[in-house]
Amino acid sequence: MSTQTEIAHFMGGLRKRNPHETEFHQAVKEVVTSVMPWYLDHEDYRKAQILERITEPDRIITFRVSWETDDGDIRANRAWRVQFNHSLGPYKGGLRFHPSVTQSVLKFLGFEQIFKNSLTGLPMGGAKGGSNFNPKGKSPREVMRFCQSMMTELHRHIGEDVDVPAGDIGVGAREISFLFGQYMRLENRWSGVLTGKGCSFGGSAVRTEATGYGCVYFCEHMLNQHNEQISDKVISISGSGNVALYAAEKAIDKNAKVVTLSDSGGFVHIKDGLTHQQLHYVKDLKENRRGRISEFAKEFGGVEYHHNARPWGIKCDVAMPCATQNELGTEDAKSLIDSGVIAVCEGANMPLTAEAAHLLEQHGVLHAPGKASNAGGVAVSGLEQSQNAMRISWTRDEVDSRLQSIIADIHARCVEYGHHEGRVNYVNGANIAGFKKVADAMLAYGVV
Ligand code: NDP
Ligand code: 2IT
Repeated sequence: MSTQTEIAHFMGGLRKRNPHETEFHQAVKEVVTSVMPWYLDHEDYRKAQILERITEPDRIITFRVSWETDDGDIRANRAWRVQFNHSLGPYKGGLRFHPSVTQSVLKFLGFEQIFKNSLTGLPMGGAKGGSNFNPKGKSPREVMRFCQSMMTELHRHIGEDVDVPAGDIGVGAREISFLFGQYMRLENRWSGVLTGKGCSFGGSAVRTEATGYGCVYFCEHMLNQHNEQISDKVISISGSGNVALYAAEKAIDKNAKVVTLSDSGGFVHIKDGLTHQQLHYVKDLKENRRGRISEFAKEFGGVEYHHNARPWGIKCDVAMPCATQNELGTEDAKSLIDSGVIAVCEGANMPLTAEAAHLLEQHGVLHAPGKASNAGGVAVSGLEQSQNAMRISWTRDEVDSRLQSIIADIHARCVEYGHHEGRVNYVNGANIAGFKKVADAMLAYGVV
């Protein structure tokens, strides 16, 4: 059978085993497409059914989370923890609170996390969890009650050597603190069971900034590799959450010009480029006041708000999608290509549709997949685990320099496995490098 036929055959079986899980199918297809030529050359991996086993989660825990609103009404949400693969270390991955969360979304995220964590070089397996709970419009007390109720079930499935959750969409420092407080109440012990904690109670310096900073560090390596510089590049960023805001901060530090930010309501076009003073305003708006990005445009001249639209129609050199999955489709990719984009560097997980990714590749646009370019967040989570285990805390400079060297390493691995005719296919490089390490471990463990 040809490679294409093998991929089609494998995907047919996967779709049958996991009906309707379209996000999961999409994530698996991307990885399988990259690794199949290598896999077909290695009889021992095929015999051990590594692909079939690696695409089946170790387990999925599903549970109800009941909680009470401030008015005394009772609510019930559904929550999951997908413990996908712990060949390389304890399960590790974020928790997402968003109404769009389904089992398929968490399976795609958990699957991606296996290879991302493998790329960091730290001992971490892949997992993801979350709930269809919508934190928007909820009072802090309601969020606290939800987190406490969620942890009342979750605590028995996690542990510093078992599974270590962290933040993701809708889960930031506030939620991690509520979850951690409840974990300690239930277990009567302090342990590094969650990452993203406050710096005064076991959190790591630079964890808040790590995903966004790491994304810009990766982008700089990718541009340098192709004889380009990051300074003076026009960068279009989507989102205005944790990843987007710290990507913007580091991009400004590197003298790039950030021309957009967004949220689910629309995007802002910052014609002269975002300043540190404006970023300070947006951080306060988003992190403390939980406001909308439209308010930013009202506050500053030269900032235009576009309701219900995505930023990809604005001319840029580099696009950094930092909001959510499938936020950049075919039409968006066409606009970017027409405007002369040279690189797309993913801050979010799987922000490009498969068709958009294909189009960019055909047009020679550099494309860093999230599992490589957003790995800085989980990497510093891994460093937080190490610091907790050693009962020490490193300085900002120490953590930032470790983050930079991990990202440099991931980039080097993408180049090693993805170089092709003078350029680098970062999607193939990241998938093959990440996959190989996990596959080797699974082979060594025998049939488990
Ligand atoms: P946040 O909750 O802090 O911010 C999410 C941002 O994306 C908000 O601006 C939000 O707008 C926007 N957004 C979310 N969903 C949608 C949607 N369906 N349509 C349009 N906009 C949307 O999350 P993070 O910044 O932490 O996460 C962003 C992405 O980065 C996710 O893909 C996440 O998986 C990924 N990631 C996060 C890491 C981390 O350390 N936090 C690490 C690696 C990857 P609004 O407020 O209006 O909903
Ligand atoms: O997608 C991700 O890598 C994260 N949300 C961070 C996971 C973590 O454990 O820090």
